[in-house]
Amino acid sequence: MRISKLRRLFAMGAVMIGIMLLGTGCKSMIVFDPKGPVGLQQRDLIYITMLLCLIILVPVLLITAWIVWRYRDKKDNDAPYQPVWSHSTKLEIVWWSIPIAVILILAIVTAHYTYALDPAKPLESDKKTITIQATSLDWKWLFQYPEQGIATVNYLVIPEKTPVKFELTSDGPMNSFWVPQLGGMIYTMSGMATTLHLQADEPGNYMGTGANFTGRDFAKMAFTAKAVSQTDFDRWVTEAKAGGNALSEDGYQMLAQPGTAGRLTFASIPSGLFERIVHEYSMSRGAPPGYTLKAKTLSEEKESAHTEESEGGQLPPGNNAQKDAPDVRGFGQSGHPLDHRHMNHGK
Ligand SMILES: [Cu+2]
Repeated sequence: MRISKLRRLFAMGAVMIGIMLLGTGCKSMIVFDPKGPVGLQQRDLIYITMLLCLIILVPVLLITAWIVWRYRDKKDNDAPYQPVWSHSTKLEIVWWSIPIAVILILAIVTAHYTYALDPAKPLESDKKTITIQATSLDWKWLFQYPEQGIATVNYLVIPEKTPVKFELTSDGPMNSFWVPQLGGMIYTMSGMATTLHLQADEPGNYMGTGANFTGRDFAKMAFTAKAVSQTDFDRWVTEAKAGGNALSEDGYQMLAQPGTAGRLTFASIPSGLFERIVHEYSMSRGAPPGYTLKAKTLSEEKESAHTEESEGGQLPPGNNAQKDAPDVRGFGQSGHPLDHRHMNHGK
């Protein structure tokens, strides 16, 4: 009688786990269906970590169930009863050495991937990297294409098999830029520009979203990243430019107001707009135009750490007054617009 009850319980558990797995559906698990080199490596890291965890989890859970069954309180149970038993060197070796080995392997693998997946590190490719400047607004995404001189709201078009360098900032609350099938999320923060390199290996519409709660219409900050062939991309750029809908400085101020927006395409953008958005928060207002952003990789940062003094930030010559001025916002007085401690934030 008891055995059948227990079996029924196990069967019910199995069915419930099955329903849960089916219910979430493979379709919604897009992190496990990456379409670019960054997403692929991140998926591999998740799988490796999962397998390493299972080495501990599976035996522990199985042995737990077996012990409960084997040593249950039952009159004719022939399991040995050893109330004074306290130590086994053999067992100690087993349950210390396996976790230590697993954690060592995990540490090595994670360190390797952390450097390999440094979001500021350019992707290797024969094709030239294109730059997209993304700004999270209340409650929409503005994407500027500085090389093409166009901009979009709430959608992205990128050429397939081409590395894309995203420069990310926020003109509003902090958010997080995320296209799950292409790679992990990176924070957008006012007063700094974070960097993320991604690539789509095949054409498709990839869901993108703001992954950080930012208020009322946060849920409407979804966008589509559309990967197309180079020919289609070039055609799209030409069409966007011919559209004639220019983004003016005033137009941007309107766009930055809290509210939602549909998909928009702009035929031109004010020069230096992205830099001005970043500097509006990071330093005294009205930073000089043409102020260059320089994203650094981890290795470059290490190299430049000792030359920081002489580098003196990236202010144009003859602008020491601004450099030496105390910063009321507490971003430090290094004169460096892209605070190093923040550059690789939000991996
Ligand atoms: Cu930060």
